[in-house]
Amino acid sequence: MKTAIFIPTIFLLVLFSCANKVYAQDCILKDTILRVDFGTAAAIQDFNLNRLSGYKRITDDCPNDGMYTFATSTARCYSDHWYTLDEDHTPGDNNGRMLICNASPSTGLFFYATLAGLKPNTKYEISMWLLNLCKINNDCTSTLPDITIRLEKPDQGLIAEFRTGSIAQTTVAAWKRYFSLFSTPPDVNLVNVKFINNAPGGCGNDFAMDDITFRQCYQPEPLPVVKKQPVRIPPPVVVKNPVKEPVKESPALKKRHVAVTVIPSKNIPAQTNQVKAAPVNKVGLPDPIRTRENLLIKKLDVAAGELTIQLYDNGTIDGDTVSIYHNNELIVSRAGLSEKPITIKLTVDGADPHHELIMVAENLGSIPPNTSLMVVTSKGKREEVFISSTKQQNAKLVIDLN
Ligand SMILES: [Ca+2]
Ligand SMILES: [Ca+2]
Repeated sequence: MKTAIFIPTIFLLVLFSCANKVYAQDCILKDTILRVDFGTAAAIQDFNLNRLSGYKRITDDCPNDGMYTFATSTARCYSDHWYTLDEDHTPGDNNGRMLICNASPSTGLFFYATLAGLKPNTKYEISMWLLNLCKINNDCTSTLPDITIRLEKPDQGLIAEFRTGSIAQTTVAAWKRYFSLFSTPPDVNLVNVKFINNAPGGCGNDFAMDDITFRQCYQPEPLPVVKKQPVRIPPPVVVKNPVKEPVKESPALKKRHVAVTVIPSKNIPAQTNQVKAAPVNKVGLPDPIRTRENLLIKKLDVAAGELTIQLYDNGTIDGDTVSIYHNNELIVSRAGLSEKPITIKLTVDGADPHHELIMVAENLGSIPPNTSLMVVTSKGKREEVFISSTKQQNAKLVIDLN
């Protein structure tokens, strides 16, 4: 694509990816404290971007270099060199908006917000969804967005800083989640969030951003300490006249209440071919899990360590798309299956011994059903699982620490 062709969108956010090993062990994420979703066509969630020197806000859906917009969709921008987005990322909204940014020729700040409501001395996760708008193989070599997120105190003192690294182009329009943990200092409840593009504009560096979310991190409950009781050996019993006891019926088994804590994915790397999130029932399980049968196709007991899970189309590449949930949280959304794998990494250990992956067929391709080959690799051991899913039935894989 030619330089003049691209319009960037600015979006921002926090990102971060898979390198955060500590994440899984000492953090249970719950309570969405803040969410920036940019509102809807009817009710925009606006931000004061007036002070940005390198950018101009427009209302068109196809911003040019150095411009951004809060759009509900894009259509064939720049001779169709951008992916067309029919909607934003936020699940379940009506005409939701997202940030569309075409980077300024000079690097620098493209999004700024002051957020209230975070508690001092508290650990949070910040996450966001980003999408590289530039199709591959256009008329020029696209510059890739590369974003730094700075969290600052009101006096501009640094709280935390993250960097996305280069946000790669994808073969289909694909949202990617970036996330990281940070802690607020003791004297702060206002946080300034700044998004800085480290790459210059021109050809490429055009992106969409949505759903910047802050969740609080809670320490897992410590495991109960069981005291060992000394073992007493009873004296031998001598029975002189055995008496026949009446046979007692076993008491009926009582149902036990089982508390289930849903632990959102933590150190799972975001996937490059994530697209639009499925609608989520906010009071319960995501709709695709709640409304379809979840057939257990495999249970693996593995040693502690990192697992790599790769999902390929099984056989003819016929356009199957899937979404993947990890412990009921969407981690891969509407990704196309092909001979190139969708790759997920999980850490299985004492802190996170139980993992459930549910594969949801988003379509059945041209040759139903939706079939795929899953390859699970851990410590050199390789396990192949063939998966078939339909619009009525999901495929569930359970992995436990042995
Ligand atoms: Ca949105
Ligand atoms: Ca551009």
